[in-house]
Amino acid sequence: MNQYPQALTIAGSDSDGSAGMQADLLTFHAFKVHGTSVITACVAGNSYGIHDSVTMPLSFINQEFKDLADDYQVRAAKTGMLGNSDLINTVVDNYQKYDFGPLVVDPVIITKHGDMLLEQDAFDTLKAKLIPLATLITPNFYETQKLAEMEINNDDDMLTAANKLKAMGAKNVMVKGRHDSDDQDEVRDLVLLADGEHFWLTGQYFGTDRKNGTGDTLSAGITAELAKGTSIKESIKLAKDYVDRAIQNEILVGHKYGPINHWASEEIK
Ligand code: PXL
Repeated sequence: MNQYPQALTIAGSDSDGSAGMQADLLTFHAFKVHGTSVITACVAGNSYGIHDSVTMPLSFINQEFKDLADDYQVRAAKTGMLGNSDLINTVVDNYQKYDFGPLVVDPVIITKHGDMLLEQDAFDTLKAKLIPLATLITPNFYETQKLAEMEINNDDDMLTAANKLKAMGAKNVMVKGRHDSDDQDEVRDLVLLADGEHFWLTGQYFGTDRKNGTGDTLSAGITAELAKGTSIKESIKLAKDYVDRAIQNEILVGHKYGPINHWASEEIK
């Protein structure tokens, strides 16, 4: 019983299926792990942007965690949109109460297109309570600048910022490089591991408007591999590779900023 790898996403629902929990579950499926979910919030939006959101009652979130813990054997989890301080505190309490394996924290703060997904006063809670629980934190370039409270202008700055996130308590750090300019031809992500080793992952820049859910998919892919027992380093590489393929094999749904292609997964075992 319960031998098949199981992963958990603690995240918000995105109505157009491009990001959030929907992207996470599609990724879990592609990586052949069973996906479970604790829904924290629901967002109404489409490829033009986000137009409304509501958060789930805290008692409901507690029940979701309990129901999973009572029956399933989750081997790795990730967080996505957590919305506000109360939600972060509830997730932290439940994560400490139950054993859901390593935790990947995708510090969802703001979408690529400028919609806020975390209330301003929740940063301190995120930093003080959630980041110290992270086996791996996967902020994008802008989230890194915000969390590390510094501007990043070059590789040395990126490494300094990654070390700051590590000093906040995240065991491993992956900082995603900028990928928002058609002038660039490559994207460089930085990985800083628990033992102090760091390395860069360089990928080709692919100019497209179909990039919604990229960060969610990356952290979900890593979580799925961790649930199978894969090392952090290998999990990061496999997930990054999947995201690159999902961006490069675009599908055309929605009129503006559409999703990446979660079918780009043939090689995953
Ligand atoms: O991609 C960030 C993200 C996370 N979670 C939810 C979202 C989005 C972006 O739209 O809607 C629920």
